[in-house]
Amino acid sequence: MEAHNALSAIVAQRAGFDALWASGLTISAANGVRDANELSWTQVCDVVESIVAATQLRVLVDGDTGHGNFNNARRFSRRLEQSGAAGICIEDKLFPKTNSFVGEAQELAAVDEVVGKLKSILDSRRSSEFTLVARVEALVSGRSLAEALDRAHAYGDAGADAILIHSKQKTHAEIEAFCRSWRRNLPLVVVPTTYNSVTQNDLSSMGVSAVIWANHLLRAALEAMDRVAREIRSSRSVAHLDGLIAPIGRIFDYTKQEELLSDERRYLPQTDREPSGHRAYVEKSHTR
Ligand code: SPV
Ligand code: MG
Repeated sequence: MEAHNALSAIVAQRAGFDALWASGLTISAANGVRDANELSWTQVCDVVESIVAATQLRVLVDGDTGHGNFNNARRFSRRLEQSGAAGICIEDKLFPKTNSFVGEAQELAAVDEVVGKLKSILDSRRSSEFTLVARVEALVSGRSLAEALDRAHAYGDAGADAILIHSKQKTHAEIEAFCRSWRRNLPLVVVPTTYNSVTQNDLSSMGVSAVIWANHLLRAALEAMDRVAREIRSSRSVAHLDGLIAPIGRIFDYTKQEELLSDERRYLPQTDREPSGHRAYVEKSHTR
């Protein structure tokens, strides 16, 4: 499941997902900018660090093109590994990247350039547990199935741990065709955003190993925020929002307020006086 900040990561963990996708699109959108490398890679790292700290889930980071050439990519990747991310996904487009759903026939990077970039990341990782996913944009860019397979083979030969094959068709037909032609013992990852009627079970039975729901929490939050902002603005009241907004108590729950209260009892000097400081704040804010 996609995460664009720590809270969305916590939501995904509570829903039972076992891994997170730190999405370039949704991290950018959450920061009010386009998915066009408008955020620097260190800004992406900062968000990833807060996501990693917030949950116990493995985090696969959308590394885009690596934010430059092989050298930028390996420095970015090293920092992500140090931050506790589980892996990075590198796509075969040009820096600055363009989101796959913007326009048609995007230019792809030359295969040997991508291969060098993948190798540099593999050579600089500290642990082979840090996963490198190579993303093939050939189908998204209107190239042939044969080219998509050739690219995937080259990235597999370079040492990638998995291949992300992306598609922006309305049905999963081209993904199914790719899977049928895939003979390698290398996991396939897919992102069913436009071909949204397919289920994870359907994809598994085609041979897909991992499914990324790449943007759905951000889109859910955006829809809810739009609705609530308009409702409050037009009614000049917050009286009719039941069911549209989470209770304040859920914020405390998801951010483990109780844990801090019990830690305060453990670590702060205890007195008979009225609760002060943080505890008083929480108790008072419950009554607001
Ligand atoms: C992302 O979530 O940023 C992705 C998936 O890369 S897509 O938006 O489909 O390119
Ligand atoms: Mg992306």
